[in-house]
Amino acid sequence: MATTLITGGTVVSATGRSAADVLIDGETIAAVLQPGSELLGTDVAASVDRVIDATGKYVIPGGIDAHTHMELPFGGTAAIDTFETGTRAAAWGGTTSIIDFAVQRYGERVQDGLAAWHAKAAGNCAIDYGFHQIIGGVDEDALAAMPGLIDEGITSFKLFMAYPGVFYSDDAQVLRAMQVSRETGLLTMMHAENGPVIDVLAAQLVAEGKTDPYFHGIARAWQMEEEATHRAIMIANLTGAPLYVVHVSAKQAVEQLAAARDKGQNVFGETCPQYLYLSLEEQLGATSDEWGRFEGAKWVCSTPLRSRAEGHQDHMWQALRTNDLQMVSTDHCPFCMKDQKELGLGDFRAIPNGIGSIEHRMDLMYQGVVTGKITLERWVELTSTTPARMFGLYGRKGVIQPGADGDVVIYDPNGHTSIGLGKTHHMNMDHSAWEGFEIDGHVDTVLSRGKVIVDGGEYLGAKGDGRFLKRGLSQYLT
Ligand code: DUC
Ligand code: ZN
Ligand code: ZN
Repeated sequence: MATTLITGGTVVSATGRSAADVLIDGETIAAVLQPGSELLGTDVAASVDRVIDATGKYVIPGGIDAHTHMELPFGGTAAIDTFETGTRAAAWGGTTSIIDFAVQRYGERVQDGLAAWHAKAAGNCAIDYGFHQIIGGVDEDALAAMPGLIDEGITSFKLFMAYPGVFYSDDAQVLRAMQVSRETGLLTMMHAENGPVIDVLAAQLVAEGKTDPYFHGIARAWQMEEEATHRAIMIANLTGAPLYVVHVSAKQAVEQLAAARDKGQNVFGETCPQYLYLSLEEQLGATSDEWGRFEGAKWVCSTPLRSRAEGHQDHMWQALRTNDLQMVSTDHCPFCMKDQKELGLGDFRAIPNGIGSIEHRMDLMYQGVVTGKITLERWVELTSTTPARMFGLYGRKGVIQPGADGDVVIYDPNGHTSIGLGKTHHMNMDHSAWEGFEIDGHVDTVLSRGKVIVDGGEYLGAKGDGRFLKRGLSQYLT
């Protein structure tokens, strides 16, 4: 297979940066070399098949988006990105691995849910992919099946304290599943919002005629995220299960996680770009000729956007810097306005929940470097290295070192990216939740296991390039 040398760049890891050349042999990183090194007495550049000049650019491990929902049936429709379109968009944005969520519901076998997700993804992905398992119906069969997931390379599962009647688990079910988590090393991922209370609040708002998308965020009050986060932490504490709380958006939920971590509990939190940049106030003000005040539906997701005046966004950035939060994923769950979001015209409860961001995560997080909120190294750590360590991929993914997969992004700090002005993105939606965002920085070249799949504005990959990732246990287990 071909050898590739990436020369002249600054290789950035979670722990530092240095001028270095990266030699990739076939699919694997063979060496990280002093610039201009010789191998066996010959100039490396003269003996490889391809040289990529990364002068003036950052050379980083490919992004890992550990929270995506391709083709998820949800809210009376299904997420509009297929594994093909969504992973291709990911590649454009410098993400070279995803971890999506296979789904099991009440009355369904866990094994069947997993097999269905394998069938959707196999042969279709542009980049490597793994799965977490949603356990949407915690019953005796599901509990018995969970330990077997580890042999399948599925080492984490998600529970929902929200969405009664859909994916919801009550506290007793959460307890039972966390006991399995403690016994097996499966990592418990939690959607922490008090669904039963939220559903009553939402019904009351609609009864008062408050039906606009903005009221989605009012119904999903931060108190009910804080409360559920605390409850999840306490049940995890009781059982000894490791806990990873997904899509944290309320500063009070972060405070719960930080307090538990300070006491030594093995809990972690992820946030998403939408909770760093977008706010309830903007959603309230959103209006367009086409959709009027329903325009705000493009930002309906759960957990919801939070009030900027209350300081949630600032607190998320701070928590990323101080490690009270450890990761940034997208919760990529895209729906078009036409035929999908518009299901909720006149009743925000019927708007399918989700935002599409998979293409923009690396860029949006790089803005945190530009504005001084996080360091370059922390950018790599939050978007690649910690996801690899958290979800059993480290060594293969999340780092540029000999033996790792040749998943490498060449990022130009002097480049520029205009997001979503017209159809400038590659996701399957008919709009962008990020319309108007201007990024100082640009994903120039993307390699997936040694193959150049994006280069200079051209897509060179193919459907089926991506392989299933059998994951090991989290490195963060105690
Ligand atoms: N939140 C979303 O916004 N979409 C999918 C599921 C979820 O929990
Ligand atoms: Zn969720
Ligand atoms: Zn999700």
